[in-house]
Amino acid sequence: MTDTVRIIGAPTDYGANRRGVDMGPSAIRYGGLADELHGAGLSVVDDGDVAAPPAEARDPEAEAPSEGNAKFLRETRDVVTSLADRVAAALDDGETPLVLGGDHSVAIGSVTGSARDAEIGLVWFDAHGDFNTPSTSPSGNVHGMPLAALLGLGDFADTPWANASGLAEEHVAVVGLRSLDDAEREAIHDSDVTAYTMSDIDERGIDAVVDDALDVACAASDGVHVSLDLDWLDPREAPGVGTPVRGGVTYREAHFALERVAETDALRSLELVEVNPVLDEHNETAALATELAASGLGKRIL
Ligand code: HAR
Ligand code: MN
Ligand code: MN
Ligand code: MN
Repeated sequence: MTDTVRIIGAPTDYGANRRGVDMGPSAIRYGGLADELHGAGLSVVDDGDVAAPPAEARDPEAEAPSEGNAKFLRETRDVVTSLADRVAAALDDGETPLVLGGDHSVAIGSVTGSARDAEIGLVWFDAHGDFNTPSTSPSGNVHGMPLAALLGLGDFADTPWANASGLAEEHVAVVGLRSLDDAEREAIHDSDVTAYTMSDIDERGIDAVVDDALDVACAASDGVHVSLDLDWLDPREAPGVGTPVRGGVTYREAHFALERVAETDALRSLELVEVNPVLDEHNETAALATELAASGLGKRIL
């Protein structure tokens, strides 16, 4: 990665059924992001937020660009299309994009932008698989679909704005799973994505699992995008998320994982998603997100 980080906010909550993640970018900035990154010896440029009109201003029943029951798919398309351009522009300018969500549907933009004219790997730290499609989703919430969208699965096969051209299933690793819908479980098994559950971490330790995940992603030739859903952590550490699931990684395991990411020297772009300040306690989840970003971007203790 480069020494300059470009912050890009994507303040959406179209993809989630709990309101509040659209305030994530503000909360993370307020939580001290620039200071943390300066403390890690990085230069920081803040590119502001992509435009994302509040959900109240849009009609969820309005024409959608794809089949199925996906909510706000058209709005999501508009946001991720401009986000992809911003991420690609940061990379073109020799800076490392740091995207702040927003719900996890914004990853469709981050990753398609990062994978434009490049072969990238992807590490997806999450309690959830995010492997639903509009026809398999039990909720219709697009934040449960971004990985399927990026890989062009099911209804997403003919959705050019979602498919990440430079991303192949064999370069994707998902880490920390503990909540999957039946159709997602089947789709993950049928794919060439490598997936690690919390039980894998219990059994083998965070170091072995993260090293294997990074090997998968680093096999791509042009670097790695890391997508960090804060619900990857245990809700005791990260209460401010929309869909908490008990039994997540600890504070130290999360830092260790991000430190390992930095050690690979392969980080191309990073994102922090699903911080919900409405549900947070004294902005601690947002502050934790800033710390983890600094670890991933190379902060050294000694
Ligand atoms: N699998 C469920 C659904 O599709 C839950 C989605 C999970 N929410 C997230 N994604 N935060 O990581 O609705
Ligand atoms: Mn997610
Ligand atoms: Mn999640
Ligand atoms: Mn390859």
